[in-house]
Amino acid sequence: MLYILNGPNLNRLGTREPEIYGSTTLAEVEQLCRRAAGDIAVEFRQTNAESQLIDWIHEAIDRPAAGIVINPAAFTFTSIAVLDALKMFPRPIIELHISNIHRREPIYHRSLVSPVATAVIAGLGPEGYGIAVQAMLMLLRK
Ligand code: CA2
Repeated sequence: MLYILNGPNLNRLGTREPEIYGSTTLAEVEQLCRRAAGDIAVEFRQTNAESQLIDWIHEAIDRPAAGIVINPAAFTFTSIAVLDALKMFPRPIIELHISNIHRREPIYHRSLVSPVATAVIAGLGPEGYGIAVQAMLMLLRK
């Protein structure tokens, strides 16, 4: 089972800033992930609350999930709590961003999460989620 976790504001994907984030909605991203995962079960979730995101990481640890794909959105740059939770997950973690965070304003340049990520994907638009799922399946085959 794969956990695909999304942080704050991503529920509004497809409704603004299409030049940065595309016009695909989060519901469409979920379908894209399920298609990419094939027979593998997917828990696809979004929250605007830091504590909820942490609880879901704990859930992924306890079940256990085979891997986590996470777009922590703004928590990427602020949350040592999300970092600490991810540190406890002993299997592959892919940090994903729709936009290329390094092309953007300096506040988006320093991810707190990257040091515990197995891999980082950024800048491929909403299709990056499908690529992240494929990459996760590749990591899990190893
Ligand atoms: O590019 C990404 O996926 C981000 O993680 C998105 C975050 C931003 O803080 C990161 O720097 C990069 C922001 C999500 C904003 O959510 C949206 C809401 C409506 C339309 C588009 C995006």
